[in-house]
Amino acid sequence: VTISHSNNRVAAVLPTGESIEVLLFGATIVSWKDAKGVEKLWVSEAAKTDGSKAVRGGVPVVFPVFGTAPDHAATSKLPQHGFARTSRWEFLGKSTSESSSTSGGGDDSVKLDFGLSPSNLSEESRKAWPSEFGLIYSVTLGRGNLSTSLVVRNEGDAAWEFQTLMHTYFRVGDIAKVEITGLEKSQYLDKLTTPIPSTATSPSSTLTIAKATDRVYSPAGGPEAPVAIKEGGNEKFSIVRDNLNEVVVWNPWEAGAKSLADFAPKDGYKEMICVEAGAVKGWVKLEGGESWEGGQIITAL
Ligand code: TA6
Repeated sequence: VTISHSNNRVAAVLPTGESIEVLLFGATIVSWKDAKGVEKLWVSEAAKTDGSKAVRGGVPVVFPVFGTAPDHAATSKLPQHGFARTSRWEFLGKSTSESSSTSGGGDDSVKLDFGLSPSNLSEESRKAWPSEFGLIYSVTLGRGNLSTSLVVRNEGDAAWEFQTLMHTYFRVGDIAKVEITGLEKSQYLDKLTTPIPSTATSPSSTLTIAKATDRVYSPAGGPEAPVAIKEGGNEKFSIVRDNLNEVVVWNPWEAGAKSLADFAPKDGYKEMICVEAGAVKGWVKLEGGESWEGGQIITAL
């Protein structure tokens, strides 16, 4: 494994050619390439990577609130999706592993750890959410897979609660050929119907995307049931979750893409789909000193 660490990003390449790049800003994965150098994530050509706003693409980390929560006092002053994706994380180091099966071909996975604590936050974020916390975000690149997991720790005495989500922008060839499977029996909230219904709807078939889509699914099969992104009938990605009970599916479509200044090219909505693993329904409560972990394993097929 080769690791390079500038003061803004960490990159890792496996001996077999797979690679990732992670910005310290937001600990945002901005590139994941397979052994042939094919990019798996979508990043807008107008994405800001200078820290001026959350990266439009890759895998932004949403914490401690998903969306905005005006009626949740403790997080009501936070910006949309919280402060994790717009804070500067620390690179804590890397570890590699070589499974016994490799014929001495060198490392077949590398884990990069990133940390965030109150000392990394802007004054504004601290004021908006003064809780004592610690985050360790691990990004593991394997042969044909990428996993991300977050440890959340309450470093204070008082209990507090949070939501978290990994806002993954998957790259696809043509959204018209995409189906998402594994959600057929799942209830979902459609965030585009106003008012957002309190009751959820149960879809009957695999999900295809032909218009603006913004849905919060609670997959019936539980976190271990894989959600897959197919294109032209072939599985491109499979996502398995750990302790993240919801899956958000989002595509801004044409008007949405036009309305987002940092979304480029404007027809880029045809080449991306967000399938986001998260704990976003209700709140995870941590007593003082308690920790929580959740994550996702994405297999690129
Ligand atoms: O992906 C779900 C979602 O909450 C959508 O409602 C949309 O707002 C998207 O996140 C992007 O949010 P952002 O703050 O990154 O523009």
